Amino acid sequence: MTTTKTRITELLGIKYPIFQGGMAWIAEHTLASAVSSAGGLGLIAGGSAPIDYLRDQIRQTKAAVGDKPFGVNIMLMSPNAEELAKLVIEEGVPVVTTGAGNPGKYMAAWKEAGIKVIPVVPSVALAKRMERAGADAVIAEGTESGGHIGENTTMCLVPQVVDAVEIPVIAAGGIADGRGIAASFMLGAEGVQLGTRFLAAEECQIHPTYKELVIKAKDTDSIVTGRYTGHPCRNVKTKFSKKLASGEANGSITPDEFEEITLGSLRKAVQDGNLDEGSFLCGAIAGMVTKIEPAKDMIEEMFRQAEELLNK
Ligand code: TUI
Repeated sequence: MTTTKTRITELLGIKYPIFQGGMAWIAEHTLASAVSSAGGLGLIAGGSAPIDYLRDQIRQTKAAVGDKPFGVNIMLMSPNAEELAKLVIEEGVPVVTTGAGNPGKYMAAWKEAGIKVIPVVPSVALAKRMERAGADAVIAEGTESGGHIGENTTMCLVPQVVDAVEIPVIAAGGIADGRGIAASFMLGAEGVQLGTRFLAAEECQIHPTYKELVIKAKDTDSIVTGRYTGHPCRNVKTKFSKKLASGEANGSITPDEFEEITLGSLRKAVQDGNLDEGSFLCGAIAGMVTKIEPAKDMIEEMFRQAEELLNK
């Protein structure tokens, strides 16, 4: 019997209980299709692009994956969240994950449309609220994650969320191999979400400079910037992110100036590989990501390792 058959694989009809993070500007149809085709759940990032572009991304993914499920991540701080919330219904998207806020006001419409709704939660309180609002599962995301983060760690957050809700919990933050998956299962998670490892997937179309930064990163090469703006973000340490961090620490950059300097910096990293003005988001596990390979190979190898450990 496989140890990685869980309520998540049952709920979504997927082979492996693994989600690819819906990374803003990064998670487009080629990556999402590769992950879903390999038996995981691929996600398209909805939060960075015009609605017509996202409609096209959804249609291309649908065409590529056939009857396999995929999802859209809705970044709730994004200005087009409202429009996107309607788009996923119109396009019959099977799964929606949300981040950076409380999706409560959209839940009833999504559930009525038969969408499986799986919010990212940084706390037990939001996990409970989401369960009451009808979420099918929650993603408990630790501060080890890349991008916009909460305060608690994966190791502390996941078991507390597992104890607090009845619905299945997916662990995220700091997971990049079979050991991380097995550990998440030991904490009570029934699935995992990985972002940073998938940055190194062959199908991930980020700028080669971005991929190289992730591949070369060591254990100490991620840094959190922007805590004082209320939107802390974990990135690769570069001259730009270190300049932001010191400006934040010594007061030479005000929070307003910080927001201005970083506006558009994700796009500059992902599309242009711009080391002077780009924010190269990555998780604290980047030091363990050392090889570019197809998403399918990553998934199969990680689950072989996880199952071996869990069966011991
Ligand atoms: O959303 C993410 N990660 C992201 S979004 C992003 S784009 C961005 N651009 C500019 C500034 C900031 C971000 C890059 N990375 N992860 C999911 C996540 N959600 N992490 C933390 C949360 C979260 C935080 C608070 C979820 C809910 C929440 O609720 C507060 C409330 O309303 O109760």
